[in-house]
Amino acid sequence: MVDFTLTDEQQALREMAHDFAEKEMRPVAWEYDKDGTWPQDIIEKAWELGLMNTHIPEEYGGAGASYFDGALIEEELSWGCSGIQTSLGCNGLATAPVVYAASEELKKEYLGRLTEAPLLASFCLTEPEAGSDVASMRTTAVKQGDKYVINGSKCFITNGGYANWYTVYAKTDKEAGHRGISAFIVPRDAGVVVDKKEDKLGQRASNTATISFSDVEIPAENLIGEENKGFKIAMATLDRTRPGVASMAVGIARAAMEFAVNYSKERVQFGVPIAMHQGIQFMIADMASEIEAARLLAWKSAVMLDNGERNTLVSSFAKRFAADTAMKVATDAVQVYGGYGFIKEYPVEKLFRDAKIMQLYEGTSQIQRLVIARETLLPRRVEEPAAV
Ligand code: COS
Repeated sequence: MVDFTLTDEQQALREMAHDFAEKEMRPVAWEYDKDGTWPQDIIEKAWELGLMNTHIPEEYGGAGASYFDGALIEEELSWGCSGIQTSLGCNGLATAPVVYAASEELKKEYLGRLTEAPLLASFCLTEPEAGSDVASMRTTAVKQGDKYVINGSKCFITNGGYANWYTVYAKTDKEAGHRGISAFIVPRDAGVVVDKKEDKLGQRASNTATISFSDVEIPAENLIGEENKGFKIAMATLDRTRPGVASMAVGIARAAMEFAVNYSKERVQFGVPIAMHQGIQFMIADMASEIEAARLLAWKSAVMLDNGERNTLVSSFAKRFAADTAMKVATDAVQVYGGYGFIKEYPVEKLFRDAKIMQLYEGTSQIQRLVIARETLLPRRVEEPAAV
């Protein structure tokens, strides 16, 4: 039987995350956005409460939560502030390849660091010349004896300025395209240089940095999985993290809709609250139905992971639809506010800016469509695991 009812435990988890979002994030969200304030205080509180590192298995000190439970948390925290949530959730992206493919020793050491103290890790895939086209990356890792020597630069790295360690993708065979990429754990103190903090349109409380490696030496054991299997590790990672990003997009959209609904009941034009006008009602109706649909896709993509099924197609459905919904809902929320929606004093302007990144990071909406088209036109067998 298909049942969308949450268990008592899931409801309690959702309430706990909502409470945190309401009491700890909302009161500072617009202020932190203004100056791009780093939310260290909120990171420490969230870590203490177990709202970070949720997918790290219990044997390494994490909560070992299901992807579905993670989706519930991600929606609520993103409702609070998606910029702060991007910083809170980034460990999930950095650790997914480690949980998926790293050796026991690496898991103990590096997952353990994050569960023993409120430290951060970053996922380093994108480069100035390799965004959607991952296989064209130029960063190299050359094996020298029992070490790899890494050279190159990575951009748009969430939490890059604050991370204790980095999951880094680099070419180990420059001639082999996507089959020549490997994944590594690079501790910050191996010599990672933070070149630049980006000044962004939205999600301004999250840290986005450009980082570089100049002859950075790491032990050969820091290779994640097998050499030259990094591309598939990256793809399998994104299959696992896109459901959470979809849930974050739902959180932004829900926040924008709530503001729009409340405002439409207060704002009077032509002698009645604007909620009485069909033009507004139809916008609200589209918001409500599309948010519900986006949430169901996000949940389905998470439940498939929990069931051990390959979710590439549904993960891209969810990320694509939820991200585009967040942008549309936030845009319409500004419309409901009219001219006031364009003014920083009113809340929806921030949500409009925050929503935009959902269509860009962890694969643009166009890349999601590309994945959907490929999986639809030339489907791989659904039971085929995301083999490394
Ligand atoms: N799981 C496991 N393996 C996968 C996979 C998945 N989800 N998707 C693709 N692969 C495998 C393919 O089966 C193929 O394997 P073989 O080497 O055995 O043939 C290999 O990976 C290459 O696949 P493909 O030909 O589809 O690769 P492309 O170079 O065309 O790239 C896209 C595919 C565009 C989908 C990929 O580069 C991508 O996701 N880009 C966006 C990156 C992104 O999200 N960046 C954001 C940064 S993280 S914030």
